[in-house]
This record gives sequence, structure tokens and C-alpha cells, in this order.
Amino acid sequence: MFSNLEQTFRWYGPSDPVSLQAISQTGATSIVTALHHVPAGEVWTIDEIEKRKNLIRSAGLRWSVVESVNVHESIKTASPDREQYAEKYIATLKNLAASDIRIVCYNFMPVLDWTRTDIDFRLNNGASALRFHAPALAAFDLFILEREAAFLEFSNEQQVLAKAYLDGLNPDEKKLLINNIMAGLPGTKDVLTLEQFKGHLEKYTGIDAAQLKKNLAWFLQAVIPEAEKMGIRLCIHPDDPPCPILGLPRVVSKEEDLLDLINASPSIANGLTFCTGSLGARRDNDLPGMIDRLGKHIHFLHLRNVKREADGSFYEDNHLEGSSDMYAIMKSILAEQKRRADSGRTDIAIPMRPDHGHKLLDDFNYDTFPGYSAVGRLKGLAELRGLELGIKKTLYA
Ligand code: DNO
Repeated sequence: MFSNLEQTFRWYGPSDPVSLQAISQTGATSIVTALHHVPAGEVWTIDEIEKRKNLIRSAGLRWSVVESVNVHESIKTASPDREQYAEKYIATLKNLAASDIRIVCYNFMPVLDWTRTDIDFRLNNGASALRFHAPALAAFDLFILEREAAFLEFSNEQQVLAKAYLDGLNPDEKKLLINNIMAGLPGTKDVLTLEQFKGHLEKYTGIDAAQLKKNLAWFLQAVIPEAEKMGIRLCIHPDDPPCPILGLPRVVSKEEDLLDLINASPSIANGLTFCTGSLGARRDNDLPGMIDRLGKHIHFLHLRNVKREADGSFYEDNHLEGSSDMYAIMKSILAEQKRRADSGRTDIAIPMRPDHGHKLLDDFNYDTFPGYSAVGRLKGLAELRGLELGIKKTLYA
């Protein structure tokens, strides 16, 4: 029988309240991390990479995936200095390859990484989840950011609902909403000010989805041939949420986008992070079908489930519940592994991580990064590995 998925856990580095030792008790064998202290665009030195790698190794774990080497805004906006940032990106990849770390996740979301409006949404059982509430984002866009075009983009009904939502918030709640949306890169506690954010938005004037796709293709054509030579596999993370927000285009949201991306620079080095939580927030993304069709390009799996609501809102559900059929997804993943095994590919143990988790039980005693609790993710991982094993023994024993 072919090998199991590689069970990984994201770790934000030495400042993460979830320790490496705790992670090793979850059953995960590998770590997903990044040098979060290095600003986007700067080169990761071999020294720094090795230091981090040794720390992970000394806990009996392996650093198998980098999430993420972030792409500098100059590349996303095609600024005149983009060549220089592509060169630095390649230099970082070279150093990672020298340390034998070869799977590298990144994203191409303008300005903001993933966006949630509520990072403490309480479920009936008292667990805390992450939520994207569409009226809250609209309220922020229309009445806090006061972006003019937003008044043309939202329907009258959406504007009324957004206003009602905003009027129901007290000043502290309003501040929290701003902080949640303006939170900077994962693994940092940085929050953009409204002024800084407006400055970023201006740089995207005139950049629509078609242009952003061209900028992404330019990046791929610059970096992928180099990555291929080094044996590095890049894997793009989809947009979260998978739609344009705050006037910013997004181009990694649906199957067609993923195909365009692959075709922009066809290579084993040009792959996907298949995030079922991000892609699953769109009703028109057929996740098992996408795995069947695009599976060979998947180098990394984020397994998570969202519960979609009619107005575009969603919250993060238990890993096996929510709007996506995790059983069907896992079945498609196993079929992809089987195809790889049959065709002689060696990358069968695709790294997967339980993406996000509720805050549960002892998690409330720690100030963990939103979504990155210990017990909640342990529960997710345990359920997912059980599902994997059950399907595998039934279908492929
Ligand atoms: C959130 C994550 C994202 C992801 C990046 C990948 O939990 O899935 O922040 O790491 O977008 O570059």
C-alpha cells in the first residue's frame, strides 16, 4: 500500500505559545513554518534557516514546508523595482534548497493576507471559531474606510444591512472589527492603520484582475525555471476569502484561476496548496472534482471546513462538518496518491495540515495566533487521520 499523507502542524516560531513539544504530542511528524521576523522581500540567510531547522530537529520533528515566503508588493503591483525583488526571492529559494527544504507556499493576495471579521465567534458549545461576516466587511468598507467605489459595488439592501450592523456596535467592538480586518501578515502582531491601508490601495489603482494575473504570470516566469533547477516546489495558496475585497482584485479563487496559473509556467515547480477552507468558501468550487482534475499539481494540503451562509458569510466549522464533504475530498486525495504511486512518482506522502482549529478546553488559557490553537487543531488532525485510514483500508487494502 502507498504511504500515508505527511502529518504536519504549523508553528509560528519560538514566540508561538504552542511549543514544538506540544506539537510532537499531536502525532504530527513535521513542521510548517517561516522566518516570520524577516520582512517580505528580504533574503533568508542560510544561517537563519539552519538555526530554525536545528531547533525543529532537536524536538524530533522535521521542517518539511515553508509557509510562506511572501511575495513583495512591488511584484504584485509590477513596480519598476520588481526585478530586484524577484532576484531576492530566488536567492531565498536557493538558500532553502541548500538546507534541503523544498516545498514553499506563498500567496498572491494584494496587501492583505487572509481576512476575517470575527476571531472569537462563539459556537453553541462555547468553542471559539473564526468568522467572515459579509455585512461586517461591507460596514467597514462603506462607513469606516469610506471607499467611494464601494457605494457602487454593494446593493442598496447590502448597504442597509451594513449600516444596521455598524449601528449595533459599541466603540470597542468597532475598534476590534478594524483590528481584525487590518491585521497584517500571519505570524506577526502588526496591524495596518487605515491611512497605511489607503496608501496601499492607491497603488492598486488601475490594476484589475486581468492585470494582476499578468503580474502573477511575470513572477512565475521569473522564478519557476530557477525553482525547478533547484528541486524546489512552489505551491500557491488560494485567496481567502476567494473573491475581491475592499476594491482589491483577487486571482487565485477558482478552478479557472488555478489552470491559468499552471499554464503561465508549466512545471512541476509550479504547484498548488490545496486549501479546502479557502476554496470551499465558494459554492461553485467543486473540491473533490478539482482534486481529480488538478491533483498532480498539488504539493501541500490544508484541510479545513467552512459553513457557508447565503450572503457570502461563513464561519469555520469542525473539520469533518461544514459545507464541504471532507469524506469525498479525502477520497479524491487518496485516489491522487494512488495515481502517483502507479506512475512511479515518489511524492506520495503529500504534506497536509489540519488547517485552523477551534479554541477548545485548555486553549482558552493561551494567547495563540487566531486559528492556531493546540487542542482544536489536535482534534482536527485526529479526525482527519482517522478518515484517511478508514477510507484507505476500505478501498486500497
Ligand atoms: C491562514 C493561512 C494563510 C496562508 C497564507 C499562505 O491561516 O492559511 O495565512 O498561510 O496565505 O501564503
